Amino acid sequence: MPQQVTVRKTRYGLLIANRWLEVRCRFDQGSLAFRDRSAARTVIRRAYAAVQLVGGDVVSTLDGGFREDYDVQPLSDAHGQGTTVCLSTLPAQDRPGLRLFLTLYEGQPFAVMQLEVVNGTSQPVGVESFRVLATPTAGRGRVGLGRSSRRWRFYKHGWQSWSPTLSLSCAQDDPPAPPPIVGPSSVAPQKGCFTSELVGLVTDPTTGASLLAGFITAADQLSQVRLELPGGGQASRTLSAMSYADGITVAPEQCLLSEKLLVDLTEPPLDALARYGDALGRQMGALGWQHVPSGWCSWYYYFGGVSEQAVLDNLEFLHAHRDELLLDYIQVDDGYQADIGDWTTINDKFPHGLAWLAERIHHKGFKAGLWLAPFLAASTSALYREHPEWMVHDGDGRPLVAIHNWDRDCYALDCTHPGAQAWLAHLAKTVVSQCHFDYLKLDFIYAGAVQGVRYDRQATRAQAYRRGLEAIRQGASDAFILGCGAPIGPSVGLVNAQRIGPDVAPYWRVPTELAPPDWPSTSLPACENAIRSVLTRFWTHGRLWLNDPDCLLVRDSETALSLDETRSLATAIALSGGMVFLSDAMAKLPPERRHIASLLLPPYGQSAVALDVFEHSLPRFLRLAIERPFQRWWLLGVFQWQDEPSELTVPLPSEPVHVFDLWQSCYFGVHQEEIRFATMPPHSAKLLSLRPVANHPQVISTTFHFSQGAVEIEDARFDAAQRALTVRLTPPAKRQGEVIIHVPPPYQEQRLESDAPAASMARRPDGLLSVRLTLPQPALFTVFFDG
Ligand code: 9PG
Repeated sequence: MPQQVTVRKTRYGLLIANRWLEVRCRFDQGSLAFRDRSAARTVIRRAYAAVQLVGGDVVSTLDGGFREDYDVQPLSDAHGQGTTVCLSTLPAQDRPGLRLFLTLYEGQPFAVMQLEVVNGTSQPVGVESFRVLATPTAGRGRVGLGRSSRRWRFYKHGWQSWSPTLSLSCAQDDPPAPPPIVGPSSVAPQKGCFTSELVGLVTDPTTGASLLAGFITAADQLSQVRLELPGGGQASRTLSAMSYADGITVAPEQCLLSEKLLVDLTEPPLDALARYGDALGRQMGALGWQHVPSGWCSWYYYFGGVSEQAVLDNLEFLHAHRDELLLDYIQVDDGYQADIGDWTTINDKFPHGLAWLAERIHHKGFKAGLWLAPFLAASTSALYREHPEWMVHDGDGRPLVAIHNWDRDCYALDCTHPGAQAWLAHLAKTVVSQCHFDYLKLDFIYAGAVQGVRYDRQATRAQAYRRGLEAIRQGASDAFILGCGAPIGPSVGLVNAQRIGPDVAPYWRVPTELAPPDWPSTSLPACENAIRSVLTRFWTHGRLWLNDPDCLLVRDSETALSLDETRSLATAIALSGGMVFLSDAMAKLPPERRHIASLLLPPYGQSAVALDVFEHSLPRFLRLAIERPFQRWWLLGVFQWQDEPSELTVPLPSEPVHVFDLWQSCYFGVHQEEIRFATMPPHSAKLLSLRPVANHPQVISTTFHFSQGAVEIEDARFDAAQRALTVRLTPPAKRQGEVIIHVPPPYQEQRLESDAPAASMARRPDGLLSVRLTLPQPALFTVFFDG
């Protein structure tokens, strides 16, 4: 039932409300208050909006308050029917004015705000940033969650793929994030100050109260959310949501809008985060793909040493094992190019060139993928030599170094330059239409959004970045585009998939003495870091794009990863619902390691939810609900992050469930509410199937796919009259495995009938019944019971 949005005049201003939210606006003060109606809690007691001009001048709604002649308009947009109230500031001499648009929807619990600067002066004004919503540092401006802010947690969202994303205790410090993972503002980290990019969330886990502030448009301005708790006391808890206009000029009689900010106070915060992702994706025209890709990538075994022969060897192996490992793409990563920027000049490790290699890949029945870092040009590249004018420059006219990597300085391409744009479109066209690559991994593309001087001085960093990506998209037509090292907000709508964390590596953690001093340890390549982001960015999958959790490494030699760590990585990638790419020397893998990889294929497509993302910096529980007409169950990934064996108490559904772990093939019996695992090895994971208990024989797991039944079981029914359990399976690939059945007393299995060759049935030592099958094609079996 849609709920009306009401706008009521009060003694001091306006009361704008729907079922969930009340926004009180005071004309005289130019302030707003936000109240969560269901929890009867005023979460933001007093807020304002302001604009920071070039030169430092700040124009705020607090200066002179709002005019009383507000405007109310009905609205219908991507989020439904709503009402927009427009509040304008009282004009002040020689200063631009402000207009604040506040929308409440009939069917949404959040408010959307947008700020506009109106230049009524006779001079152009430069706009540095919008504070679309901010609470004053003094007085009653504080954020009203639970009493002690030391108990609060802040969900910090990173600016680009590799930037750390995690929830922090507000009693701890926000770790610094230097380039290239730093966000748009160069504010040095301060004690008690927490910064998040695009979206931030504060929650008090003891009360459940929470406040999400996140931008749902991101094409024009980079944005940030900041929480300041100086001293951690109650006196000054301030929140600000900033949208960066990067100093662009607004001519007299012209206006400039901020990005749109969504404010959500409703509990639980997990739902608010999902709703925010939905709104951002809707507003930005998120792309997806027909299915979630799988493949092989050359980087994490061969690194820069990759050769044509190495790609061909793996191609050959994967072709020969196609019925076992069903992969779509063979992706050539960094290492084929003559230099960074010279993408179509191939080095001598690839003697036959790119088009030939793509043809070989197609010939073997795979699609072809290619890595590019299109917004970088090495100081040594022909691209830079020939077009120094296509680079972003610093204030002194020198090309700006976006990264020092590959032993050389790499400059940032100025994507506002028409010549650079034409080159990007031509590059993409060459790779896709002439060389026939189907998939582009666009890496280090944050370089398109670095701060610097560009050809178009009126373009913001976000706009420059998107123009570059749009040029590539135009040249690449409908090829699959994966963003990597890519800013999150401005990529939505232009990429099909996005890397959402740091690189994996054949080790769990980088030894601190080996970590480069200018990189925060949380974004260095390491499985611990990659898995953290896969868990904390679960909500972007299927909403903004397809998530790329990075590659699964299953090798058992030339790696420092233990089997437990490998299974943790597999669990995270599997439950991410995102892409599944392997990156080993395939022929070197023993069959049992290939088996781990095969369990993730095909990708399931649905993302699990990190249940405790707001409670722990390293979430432990990743839950995915599966509903089939014949059965419903949950998958629960349980992660033990400690360096020593540790116990873990795991939350379970309130109804009794059979608990079965795929990795250990271990049955833990029936539990409800919680289960305690006394000792879990360091960095280990469990992949549990939780099946509600039936009073007859029932399937509780299979070992054909990590989902333990979701892709391979077509139907499973117990016929009470016949006392027969019939299961119909379609194999995801050629696979051997078991269907694991719980048989409650008084039932006793009698015989197995099956159309599958060599199907067999046996009791396991734990008392469960196992039906073993080799599945080259669909199969049907029935177990008949006595009792
Ligand atoms: C290829 C790799 C792989 C990988 C990408 C990306 O700052 N750095 O030095 C840095 C180097 C490499 C890197 C990220 C950061 O990895 O994520 O999958 O394609 O480039 O060079």
